[in-house]
Amino acid sequence: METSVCILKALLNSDQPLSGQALAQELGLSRTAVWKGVAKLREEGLRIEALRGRGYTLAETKGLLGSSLIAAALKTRWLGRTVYFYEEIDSTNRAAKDLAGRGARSGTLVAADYQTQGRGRLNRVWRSPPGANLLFSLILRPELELRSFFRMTMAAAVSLAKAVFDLTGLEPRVKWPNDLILKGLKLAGVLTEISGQAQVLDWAVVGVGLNVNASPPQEKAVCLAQVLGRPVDRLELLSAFLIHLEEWLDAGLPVEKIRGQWRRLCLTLGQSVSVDDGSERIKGLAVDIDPEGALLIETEAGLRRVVCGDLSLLP
Ligand code: BT5
Repeated sequence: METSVCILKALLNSDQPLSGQALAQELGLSRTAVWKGVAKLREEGLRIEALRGRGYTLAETKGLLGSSLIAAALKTRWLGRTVYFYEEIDSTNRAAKDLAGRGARSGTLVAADYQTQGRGRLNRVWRSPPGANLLFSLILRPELELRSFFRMTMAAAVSLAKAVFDLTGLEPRVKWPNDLILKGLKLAGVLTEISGQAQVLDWAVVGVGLNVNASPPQEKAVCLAQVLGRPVDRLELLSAFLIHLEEWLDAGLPVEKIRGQWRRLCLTLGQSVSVDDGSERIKGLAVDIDPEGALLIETEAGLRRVVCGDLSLLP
């Protein structure tokens, strides 16, 4: 663990000021290393005061995100253990794809407080006001065939729903292909982008936008704080999500288990739906998703397998 993260953890866990000497002793560091670590934390925007004769104190960090705060909060073994955090970036998916292309390791997390060009599928806009929500992308390199990539979107959606439930008791549902819905409105979206050769996945970037404490008024969107009437800690939510996803990844993304949980959370199955797949509108009864995540629709002309598209529920 980085020195600055060790110092941050010590300060977070102490209700009294900690002197440079005490920190150095507790963490087995030199005084210079402590001083440098504190300087790095301050650079990240954390307010650390040095009280003369008493030591360092950390001002309230609730509601803040940052790479050291994330590193100090995570309970995963490997997922999210390399963190890039930006106060503002064009898109965390774009940044993660660049890093993946340059060989970044599996589990690398790219998170931001604000995106100037946050994207959904087909280059649609993802809007999120600064400092309120979760906006992040994970670089993953599981052993998967390219055609199975959607399993990562499903695992992410199920993990997000579980994390929201763990922290708030709310039960978002999933809507094929990549939405989380709460109270009939969109709470979150997942955007998975992949690269590979000869049918084998090289890397995937799984991007998540989750409306935690604010939702854009332009969209049919909801945020957790709006439903609960209180703010929700983004760090705790991120940490819970990563624990759930790490479990799926460590288990080798077991398709039937993921599919089973996805089905239980799904709003779409058993409903009359209309799916626009870009070339036509397919109407019928959504009966299942197959192991690759394609939606199976019973239409007047027989069973159709729809790989992607925009779905609306029919009355
Ligand atoms: C998605 O696309 O739902 C995937 C969104 C993924 C966003 C994350 S944020 C971190 C990472 N970096 C990125 O650049 N992207 C990922 P799609 O199913 O195509 O839905 C997009 C549509 O959702 C838009 O056309 C809007 O109508 C709507 N929308 C935009 N912002 C929203 C928000 N905050 N909440 C709910 N709906 C929103």
